[in-house]
Amino acid sequence: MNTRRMTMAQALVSFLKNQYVERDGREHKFFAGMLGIFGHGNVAGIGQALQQNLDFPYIPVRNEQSGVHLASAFAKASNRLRAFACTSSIGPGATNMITGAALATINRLPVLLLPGDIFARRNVAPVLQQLESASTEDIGVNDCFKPVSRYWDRIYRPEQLITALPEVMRVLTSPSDCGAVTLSLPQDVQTEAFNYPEELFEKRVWLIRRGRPDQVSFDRAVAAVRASRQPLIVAGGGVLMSEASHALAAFVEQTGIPVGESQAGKGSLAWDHPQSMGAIGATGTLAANRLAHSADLVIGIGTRYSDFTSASMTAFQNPNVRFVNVNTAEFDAYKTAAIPVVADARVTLEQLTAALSDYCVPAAYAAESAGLKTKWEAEVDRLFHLNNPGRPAQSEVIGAIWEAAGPRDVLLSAAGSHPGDLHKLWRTRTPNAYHMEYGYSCMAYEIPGAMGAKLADPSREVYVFLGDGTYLMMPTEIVTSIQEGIKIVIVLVDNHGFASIGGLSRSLGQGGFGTSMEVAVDYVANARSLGAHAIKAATLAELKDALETAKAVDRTTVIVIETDASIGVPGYESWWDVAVAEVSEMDSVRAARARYEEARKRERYFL
Ligand SMILES: Cc1ncc(C[n+]2csc(CCOP(=O)(O)OP(=O)(O)O)c2C)c(N)n1
Ligand SMILES: [Mg+2]
Repeated sequence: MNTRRMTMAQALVSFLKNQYVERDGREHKFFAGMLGIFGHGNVAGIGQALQQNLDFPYIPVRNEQSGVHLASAFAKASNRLRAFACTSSIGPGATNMITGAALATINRLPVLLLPGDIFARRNVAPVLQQLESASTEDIGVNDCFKPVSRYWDRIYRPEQLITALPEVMRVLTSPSDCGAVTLSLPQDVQTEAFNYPEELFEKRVWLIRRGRPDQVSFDRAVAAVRASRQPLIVAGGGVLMSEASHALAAFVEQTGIPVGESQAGKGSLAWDHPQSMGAIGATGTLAANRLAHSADLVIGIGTRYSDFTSASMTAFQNPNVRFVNVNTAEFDAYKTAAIPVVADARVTLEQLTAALSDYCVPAAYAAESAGLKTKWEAEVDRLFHLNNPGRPAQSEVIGAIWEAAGPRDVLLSAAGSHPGDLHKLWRTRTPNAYHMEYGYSCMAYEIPGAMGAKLADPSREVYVFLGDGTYLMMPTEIVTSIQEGIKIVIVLVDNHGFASIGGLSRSLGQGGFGTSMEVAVDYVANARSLGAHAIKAATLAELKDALETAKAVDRTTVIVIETDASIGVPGYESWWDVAVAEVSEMDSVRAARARYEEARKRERYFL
């Protein structure tokens, strides 16, 4: 056997460089490089290995958490066909990545995490940043990655890489099981040498499977569609990950079935497709929510039915409603007592189109959905052009960005009042042009996430829509965007605090306690100090000018606009369960609790 003597870290980097994936006959280099921050727990191991592999790009970031967010967004925007690895030192550098790991795993995005770990040798313990335990030497802070990783291992001996790495790749390239994968790397072991087999470093291509449905389940799904008179599709993120938009459009054009979209599935159909009812659920449109209310069959495609999608299990009120769930993950396919079709979205949609060539929804139902769509689009036009006196409303800001953006440009957001408003209002024109992180809804995802989306497809302009609260949580990756020449356009909505949680607090009878911000922050000066081009827009007209300027500027641009927080986008016959205090000394809370108990009566079990 031919072998090469290398350190464990060198072997790891050499392996990563040679991994490829294949889907639909197209091959992609899987790893775009490594993100991270060096400390004593990785500089001599991974750091040294990266230095002697300059063809494997290394991007230093400002915070390990945002490195993982960048990696997640890159994977999402690449439909999981490409990924980044993330390196950190031991201790705080490692635990900074845990939030990112949870986000990746919840959103089923492949990210490889390589936290440094304490000495395997142990004779010098406790080392700097080590958490000691009196009951075992075999525990440390990196064990915290276990519940937020799809696969976790600690490499105590350099040869363990040889069996760990194929498992790492199996999970990262799995259409059903992917998420964060953590290899915990003790700092001494990273630098230890071993005679690795040459075969480990040969090019390897991992097939991303398009699983076909089991015949019996498929036949039952077809029969269920045939028997339905008011079917509705819930398109989830799986439609986009599977690149199934065309197949979905062909299926609904043939059958007349309308489509509602979850946050992750938004853009599965172009907004102006006649059967696109837009967002569904707690932040859904009137069109999708009305149809969901009385649907007799819900066909969930690539969705995990989060409470926002199911409106906390109140969206589907037809007493006879049944479900068909198409999902690569058995776990999701079985939800809501559905007929489970454990398979790839695109393949299944193509097969359903062929099997249902004689099926079409009743004309009255088609007319109802067409009418609802027309009404809904008029509502979006109204909200985009409110002509609000004084500061613009947030919906007008969204309208202005939409009018400035090109059809392939990406709108990215994650937390605050923005996801709800965008889910309803953004008119997605092409797949992946709407990038919402709403699995974890993690403040601080937005700026590094936008950089990940930009790296995945530099031909698209990426617009970040975020609030003052989120900006203050992690503006620092702007520095990385300048350093690496990754241009993004950030529209910062300044409403002096947490408008979303403030509104929620008021609806719970708590009057917005603890959600407003008293300090006036100069966001333009702040963004400039980090290297961005920064513009203050006082009016909608100035915002439109600033958006045009941002297109011409070749570096990250931050546009700051103050909005009228009192003008929100309404809800449309939907609800979200946030439990209200059962006892309180405040009348307002008691009244909210009474309303809450009434609303909860609509929550259903599907058994
Ligand atoms: C890391 C993290 N912490 C807390 C929250 C809870 N949270 C959701 S929205 C929000 C406020 C966001 O404020 P801002 O960005 O200004 O948006 P606005 O609500 O004003 O629209 C908070 C604190 C969260 N989603 N993520
Ligand atoms: Mg705010």
